[in-house]
Amino acid sequence: MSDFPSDFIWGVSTAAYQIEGAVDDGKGPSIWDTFAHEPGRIRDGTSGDVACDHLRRMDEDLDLLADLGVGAYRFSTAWTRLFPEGGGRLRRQGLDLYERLVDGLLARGIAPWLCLYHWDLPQALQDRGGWASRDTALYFADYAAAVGEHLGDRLDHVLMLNEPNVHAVLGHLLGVHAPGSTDLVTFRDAVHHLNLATGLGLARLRDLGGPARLGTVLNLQPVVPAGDGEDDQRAAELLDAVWNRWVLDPLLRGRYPETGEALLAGLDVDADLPLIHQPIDVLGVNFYTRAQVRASLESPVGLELVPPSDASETTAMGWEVVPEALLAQLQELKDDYGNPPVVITENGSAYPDPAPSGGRVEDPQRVRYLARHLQAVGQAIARGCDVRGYFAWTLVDNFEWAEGFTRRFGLVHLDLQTLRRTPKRSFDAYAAVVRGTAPEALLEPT
Ligand code: GCO
Repeated sequence: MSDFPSDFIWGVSTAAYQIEGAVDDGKGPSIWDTFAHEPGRIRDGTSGDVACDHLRRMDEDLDLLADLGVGAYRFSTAWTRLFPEGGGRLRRQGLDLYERLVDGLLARGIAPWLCLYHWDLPQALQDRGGWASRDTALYFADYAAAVGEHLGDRLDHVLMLNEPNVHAVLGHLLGVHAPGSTDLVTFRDAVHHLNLATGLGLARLRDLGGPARLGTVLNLQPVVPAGDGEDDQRAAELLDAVWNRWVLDPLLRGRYPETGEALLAGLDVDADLPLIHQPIDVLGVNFYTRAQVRASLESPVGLELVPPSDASETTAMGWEVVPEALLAQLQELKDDYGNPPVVITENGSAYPDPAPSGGRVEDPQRVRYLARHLQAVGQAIARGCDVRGYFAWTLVDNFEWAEGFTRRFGLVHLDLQTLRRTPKRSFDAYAAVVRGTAPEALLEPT
């Protein structure tokens, strides 16, 4: 891919609860341990109890990363392995696990990008209010500082939270993710306290000093009205505000957007905004698709998502394949937010893969999705967007939250019975891109 600078960062991303397995007898329960064991919550009745058994197969998975040739690996730490109850004394056995992971990466010449929080809040903190409580942001800052003190000297980047907006909406408003809340005030407070946690964590790590660069990870997507009417336009502006700007604007602009202000009424945010508005070295952007929305009198928030049309190309998640929306999103960050240093910290696709054959899995749709989105990133760079890296989601098929193992995003296939890993053709395609040997024809949209 000729559009990328020679120092462009190529990586892969994963998340603790989705891959690790619950080994390590001293790990405290997280809200995902609780949620996944509640009947009916997960499509196939699975959980993260085994997942990819990554902690016991760590060397094998690190070797897969080395085979890919990536220069960086974004993983998350499970808060409850270090602090089973969320705070108190740091648990040495948990720290040892992540030291082994970090040292294994460094031994393979792969830069560790550590994400402190990927949705697995300690259940003990949830029992005390979770993200609806301001105290959780303070506990997060202490957790962040502890990780920085013990691992910071070996980390390339530390990212605060993964997708606070998605976590707030799916887990605290729609209730389809942990902790399963469906309350508008809980959702609003959770968004704000997740923003506060982001700022407090950044400040604590900045104060600690150390070599690691700091940032956080947002899921950003353009929101378009389904119809031409004013009501749909207003619905799109509201969802755009709540999904994108409620996390983007406090961090980058130090204020909440005007749209949606009524929902924030009653929450005293002014004193917190300077705490949230912290400098970052990188903005992680997770991109998958765009949202289409229309006004709805039936919906408690006055809007509803509109599924892609039958003519649209979609992935197994039902998400429209729109690489042009990624280009538009990156262009907006350049034009409207001062062109911050951006890394695509997640981009990938789920498709119903065939069984492995001859040591590989044929996944042409995922190769095409990858190619089209890398083309969009290349176009954004050519337009002057400050995009410095791309992390594929994800290494191995893993626990896809409420979808369980029914949706496969991996560059590597996971046999759910044997846990055998089998690279897919998209693994080979990405490895070729990373090495700069990808024939244009391979990655040209067919
Ligand atoms: C997210 C999460 C990942 C998902 C991936 C596919 O963006 O939702 O960061 O944990 O597994 O995005 O949905």
